[in-house]
Amino acid sequence: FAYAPAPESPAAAGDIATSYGHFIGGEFVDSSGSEALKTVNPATEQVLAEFAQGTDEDVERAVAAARKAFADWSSLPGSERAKYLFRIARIIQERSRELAVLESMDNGKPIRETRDFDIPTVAAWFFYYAGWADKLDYAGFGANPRPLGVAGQVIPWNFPLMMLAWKIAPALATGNTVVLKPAETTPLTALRFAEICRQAGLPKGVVNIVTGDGRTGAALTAHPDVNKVAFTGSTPVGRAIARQLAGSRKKLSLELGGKAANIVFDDAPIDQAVEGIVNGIFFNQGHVCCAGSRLLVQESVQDEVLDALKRRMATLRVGDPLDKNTDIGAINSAAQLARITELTDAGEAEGADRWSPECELPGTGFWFKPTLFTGVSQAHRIAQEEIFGPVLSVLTFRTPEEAVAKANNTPYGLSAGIWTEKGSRILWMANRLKAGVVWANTFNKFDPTSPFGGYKESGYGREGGRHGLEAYLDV
Ligand code: TXE
Repeated sequence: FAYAPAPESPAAAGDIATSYGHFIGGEFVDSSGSEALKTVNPATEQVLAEFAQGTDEDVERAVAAARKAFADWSSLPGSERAKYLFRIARIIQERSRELAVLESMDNGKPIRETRDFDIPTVAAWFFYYAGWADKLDYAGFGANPRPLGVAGQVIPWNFPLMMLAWKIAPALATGNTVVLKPAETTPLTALRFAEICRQAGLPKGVVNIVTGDGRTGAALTAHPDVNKVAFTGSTPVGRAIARQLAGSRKKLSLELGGKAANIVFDDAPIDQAVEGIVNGIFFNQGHVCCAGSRLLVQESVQDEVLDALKRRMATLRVGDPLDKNTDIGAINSAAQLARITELTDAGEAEGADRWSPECELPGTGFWFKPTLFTGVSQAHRIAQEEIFGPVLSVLTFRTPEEAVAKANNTPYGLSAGIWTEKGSRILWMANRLKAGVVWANTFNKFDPTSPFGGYKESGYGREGGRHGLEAYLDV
């Protein structure tokens, strides 16, 4: 019989306040302004909470708190900083169910993913960088590499707590202090993380959270007393930040969009490749910068792969993110749904063939059916632009050379996937793909020991691994 576990209870998310201020200098404080934003559950369109639109003055206070904390924090022995990071990691593990439910409610992603991927990855990042805190002399950057100072960090909504961990863990391990601005549609887990910092006894001001939209983000990245800017988000905003910082002495790392090719050769085990294609584009509703959003399939197996893929897509369950059976949750916002709709309409208008399995979508909330486009040409917008939704564009190739040329033919270069039995071909391809990450016979694998980041318009700098330390050190 089918095992159908009950949906996760929203009550498991813990107490959600009706309104939130910022977290500055170790305290939850009101904004200096009166403007408030709302965060909604994208699966129900219900307002979860109001939160402050951070003002220039709020940013000023947060940066001042981080500056004040910097002297003591940066002069602590690494082994002492490590203790705090280990403590944070363990609290995240202890509170993982609460964080998973809260993240699914604020973001719309399936509980299976927040429970099995997001939150464990968050803990893993803190454990990993805790381990580096007392070993920086051995990181290969020379003896006694120094922290930069105050890091201003701006993150997106697709992996809210995970992006926070990718930014905060290496910054603290290396002795920097932080002001972080979460995305305006997903502030709740960052504010809950502030509670965890208090629970861990983290010294006041080492981590500060200021909420708000892009105006708050711009005030933070422009602040003269910020020494390091780390941004993950869209390429246009990344470009604007790079322009804003030109001529300043701030160190900048950018993790921007992608249009990854998932390349399937005729010798690949088809069932396994189909699982990889599905994971590549439907994981997290396709709200993934490294999503395998272009399938490049070798012509000789095109029919076989597409038939198997359609059969598999027909089994995907779209719906309640808190239902443990759900494969595809809600689109994060009405604005993102509109963006996906605009690009898929363009795909049809430009002549590509659109297909989706039969599937019923809930009446309220933001949803998009898993969608496949065939007959796609390289010049089509759906082959060039990041859709950031559950939409796959299919192209074909005959030779490995053609696969490389097509895979590299976008402005982006974040990731790629290869499916083949031939090890020599994996290496040959990997050396020619312009992508920061190349997965072979798997996709969307993340590990704190591995550096992650882009080529070309996908940005620069690396997060994760030893390389991830460099972004926060004077080397
Ligand atoms: O991104 P923004 P949006 C892509 C994806 C998506 C598109 C738009 O294609 O459809 O971007 O998403 C803050 N100075 N990605 O509009 O605006 C903003 O408040 C400083 C890919 O959500 O880039 C939020 O915290 N900060 C991506 C963060 O930047 C500013 C993940 C990201 O928002 C700012 C997200 C400014 N001038 C979207 N303007 C990825 N690489 O994974 C906005 N922000």
